[in-house]
Amino acid sequence: MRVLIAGIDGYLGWTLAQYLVDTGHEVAGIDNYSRRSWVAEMDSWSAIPIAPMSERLQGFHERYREKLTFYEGDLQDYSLVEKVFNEFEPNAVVHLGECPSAPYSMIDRDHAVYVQTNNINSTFNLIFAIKDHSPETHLVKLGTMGEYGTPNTDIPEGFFDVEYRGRRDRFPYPRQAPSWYHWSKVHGSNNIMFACKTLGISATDIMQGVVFGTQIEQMGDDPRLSTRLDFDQAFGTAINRFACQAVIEHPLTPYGKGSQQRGFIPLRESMKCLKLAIENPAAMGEYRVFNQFAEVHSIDGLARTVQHVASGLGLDVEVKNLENPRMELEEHYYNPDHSKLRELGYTPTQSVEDEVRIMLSDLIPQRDRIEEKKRSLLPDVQWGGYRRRSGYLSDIEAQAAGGQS
Ligand code: USQ
Repeated sequence: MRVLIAGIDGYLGWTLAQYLVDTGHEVAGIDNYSRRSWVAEMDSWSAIPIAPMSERLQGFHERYREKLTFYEGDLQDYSLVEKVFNEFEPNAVVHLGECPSAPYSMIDRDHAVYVQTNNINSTFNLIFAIKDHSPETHLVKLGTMGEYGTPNTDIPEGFFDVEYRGRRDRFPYPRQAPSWYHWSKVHGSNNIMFACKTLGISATDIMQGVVFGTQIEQMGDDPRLSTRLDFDQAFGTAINRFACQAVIEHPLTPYGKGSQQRGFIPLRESMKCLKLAIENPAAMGEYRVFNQFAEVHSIDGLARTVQHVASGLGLDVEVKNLENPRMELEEHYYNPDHSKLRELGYTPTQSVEDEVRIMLSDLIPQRDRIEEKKRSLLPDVQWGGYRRRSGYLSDIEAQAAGGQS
């Protein structure tokens, strides 16, 4: 199949390009390198060095003997998106080209507006490029488990049956997103659902849990093929951050009680799931939702797992719960369904502990890079307030250094 990856320079996009080409697909990608700029804005960088795109493309060609067609530009530029669709004629487009950070969207008004505009406009452009130029192209959109929030009921895959005052209907399950970023994903989901109904396009909306991991085996040891691994407060996800903290023997930082639960999925498992969704498209006019995660864990439990694995590698790491900068439930029920990908053949094979061991081995050689930007680990973006409240960062720094454990 010809697969277009929107956001090919990112953590998932660069990995997916390799996974798909290695399994027989033809790939093209679009990117404007905004992830590199956002992380630089947070005064950080990828723990694992990543090559410029020209070198990435050269390494890709040498490794896979396949050309990767790359378009540099912004997904908000509709004429570019049209050109890509007309030239590449994709069978599927995977939309990873959004700003993926909850804390980044909570910095202030400008960041909230930017994240929602960027994410909603890019999704619209892909919807209309499909309608105008390639109606049979399957849209695979990366949504997020966070769209659902943490309700006190089981969470279905997208839809559920409701009986109200004696009548029954099937409804989208309510979304209770925890950040402006997560709301941008909800708005994208609603727009795609409506596009399937009115324009007849086919779409799979992936509610993915928190991804972690440094590599997939296809990357080998060529540094040009490595994907990024962020650890700053905005673009680093929980386990990736804990692994980087462990490497520099910085305390691991569960927020609040750390008893909040999330679905997690290793990077390599996320690739398997995306491939299954691409190779088994939704029907024309169908809007389907997959919940994509491997295991549910509490944040504190994960910090203890990272601590345990790190200790086996001779790293002495403490766990120090920080004042929670987010507004989120710390004690809650969490039981999401996740059977649709399993029905398509997905079985999780990699345990969190084994993946963390691989991550730490990959990250130990990058200790100096993480150390140099370690201040970006500290969370000074607060929900309901702006960043850098006077004295806040030093309070947090003191907590991380010696506060409650
Ligand atoms: N957390 C900590 N300590 C940290 C970092 C995070 O306790 O140092 C906690 C957060 O408070 C939250 C949980 O870990 O309760 C997850 O936080 P996260 O930063 O790993 O993930 P999140 O902000 O939810 O966003 C990430 C990705 C996003 C994706 C989402 C999937 O950045 O793109 O949509 O995971 S999900 O969480 O299922 O919504």
